[in-house]
Amino acid sequence: MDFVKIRGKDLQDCIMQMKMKYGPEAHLYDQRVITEGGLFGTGLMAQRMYEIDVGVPEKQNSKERIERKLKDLKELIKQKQRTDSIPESGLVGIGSNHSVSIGTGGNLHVRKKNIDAVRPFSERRRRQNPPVYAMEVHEERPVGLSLSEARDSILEVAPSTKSQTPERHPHIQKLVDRLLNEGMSSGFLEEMAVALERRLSAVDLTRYANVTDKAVTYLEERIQIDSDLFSGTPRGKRKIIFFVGPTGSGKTTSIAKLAAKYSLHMGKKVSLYTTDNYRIAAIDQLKFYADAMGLPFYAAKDLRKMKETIVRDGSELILVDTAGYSHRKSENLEKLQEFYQVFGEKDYIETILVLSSTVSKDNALAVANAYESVGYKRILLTKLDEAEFLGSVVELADTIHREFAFLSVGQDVPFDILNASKKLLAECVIFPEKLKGIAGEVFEKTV
Ligand SMILES: Nc1nc2c(ncn2[C@@H]2O[C@H](COP(=O)(O)OP(=O)(O)O)[C@@H](O)[C@H]2O)c(=O)[nH]1
Ligand SMILES: [Mg+2]
Repeated sequence: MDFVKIRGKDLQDCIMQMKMKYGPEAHLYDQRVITEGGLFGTGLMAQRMYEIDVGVPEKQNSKERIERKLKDLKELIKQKQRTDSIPESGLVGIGSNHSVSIGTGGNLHVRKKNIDAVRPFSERRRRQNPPVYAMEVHEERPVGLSLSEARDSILEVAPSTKSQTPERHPHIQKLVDRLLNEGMSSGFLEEMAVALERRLSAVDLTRYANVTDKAVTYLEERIQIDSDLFSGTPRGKRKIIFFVGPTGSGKTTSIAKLAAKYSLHMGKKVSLYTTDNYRIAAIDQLKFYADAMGLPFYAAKDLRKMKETIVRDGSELILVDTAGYSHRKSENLEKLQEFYQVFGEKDYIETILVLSSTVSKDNALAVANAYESVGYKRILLTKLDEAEFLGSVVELADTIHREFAFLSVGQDVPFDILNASKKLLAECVIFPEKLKGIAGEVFEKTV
């Protein structure tokens, strides 16, 4: 046990600092009122302060501790799932006393090995009617990487390329036709076809498998990834990441998974914040995960208080959950900018767009467009386990020059998340059947 002293303006302030800096395992041992400053050691005009002695368990990062924590977390989530879940109505309990509605289905379903065989009814229903988020295609602005140009190329509906390129090899044409049907644009596929023709000899072309394998390699070259949350953070700065995206895209669960990965698995000091105050359910959902992992949690209500909390927060990584904004609440997107202002000089802020791979390509583009004003560089792609095809979203990222950060592959917190992988993404585009068997369990593999 290590002991530290904390000073604050009152006892409550000291306890708050203790919790934020050292988490729930820290204990208050003693407290006293002290005076600070004063003229020439006389105590005249001295400031009255509080001081507390805090016991902090030594930093344990052993494999056993991490494994125990993960096991506890998994068990806790399973228990919650058993007691709170009412899958058919879409109602699940996430806070200790609340039963709340989130998303379109149950939040904490039992992990599925064979996803198709035991897919819950609510999910099956969702698969039949893929969600279409209420996003408006915003006015096109010629800012930065032009999404309006992307729009033209991606939304282009090509009838068929057959008539335009009669000389194309039938195996290449077969792949192009399939990917066209799955939502990729003729422009992108034309470039791919030309590259494949150049790279494959006449003998290679006789086997369709050679064409698909080369197509995977080609896509791998075009896909950009970066799965380090600290990436680009200057030395000595704290990393703040805002997760933005439509309601139901998977922000909160992805944050919980990443928090587990970075705190329990990698031993980083992580705090969870939410700016989504409109719904008590949204607060409870993230708080539940924060409590389960013993991480500091803060629901940002007013900017002044949030600033005070940030100053006291001793973590190196702050993951910020946000409300999903639709065009009807576009002023809220501006409000998000206000939260950015609260962070100080030593903070390095990044925004990551959380995008579901189950939405239509028009919708994905509308989302990418709507969030452009908050300036995201990376995409966290969710629901790969529910996606039919991945071509259009991979193309979208290529067209707007964004990187993939992580891939969420199921509902199981904290395991169903993978570092983005060029190979996996490319293979899922070319062999969509791969999406069906996709699974997480990243900790169990790497710990
Ligand atoms: N199948 C599947 N469901 C997911 C995935 N990520 C999130 N979900 C579910 O999608 C719903 C909405 O997720 P949530 O994190 O609350 O979304 P938010 O509104 O963006 O915070 C919940 O039921 C999640 O369990 C995923 O990768 N695969
Ligand atoms: Mg949420």
